[in-house]
Amino acid sequence: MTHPRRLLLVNGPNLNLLGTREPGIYGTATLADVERVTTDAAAQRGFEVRAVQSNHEGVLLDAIHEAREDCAGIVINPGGLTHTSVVLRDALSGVGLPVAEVHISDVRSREEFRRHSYVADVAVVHVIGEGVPGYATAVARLVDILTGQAEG
Ligand code: CA2
Repeated sequence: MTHPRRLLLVNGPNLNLLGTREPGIYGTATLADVERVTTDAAAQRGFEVRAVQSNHEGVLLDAIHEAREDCAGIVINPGGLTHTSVVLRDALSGVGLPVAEVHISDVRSREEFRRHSYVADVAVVHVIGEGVPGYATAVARLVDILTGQAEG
């Protein structure tokens, strides 16, 4: 199959609350802003984006499995599932697509329990603590890998 020029954007539990609470940690941008930033960054590179956000783990797993059919890579902010979910990690490693892991906040400088990510070692790109613009960084780095332009 030719390389599909589409990315799956996955936002995990509670990220629908962005822009409504905790602006000191997550800023004031909304989930719609996140999806726009990601879509624009992809479009600049000739890729489209299919976006999913859910508070239900199984919905996220199904979207990741379906990405096998028509996506070239996955940009994911797993939310709190980052720190808890072996099944999300297994889904990502199971589909075998390149993954970019994004966190809006700097999870390295918050509570101890946020320092471990079950997703980190199945992702090829990690963007942590850059706020919402970090999604654009993740797209740029993922597309560079997909198109063979990543620095060695
Ligand atoms: O920094 C990130 O992007 C996180 O993935 C966000 C998760 C958190 O559990 C991770 O440790 C780091 C939380 C997403 C919930 O976002 C909210 C936004 C506004 C108000 C309440 C929650």
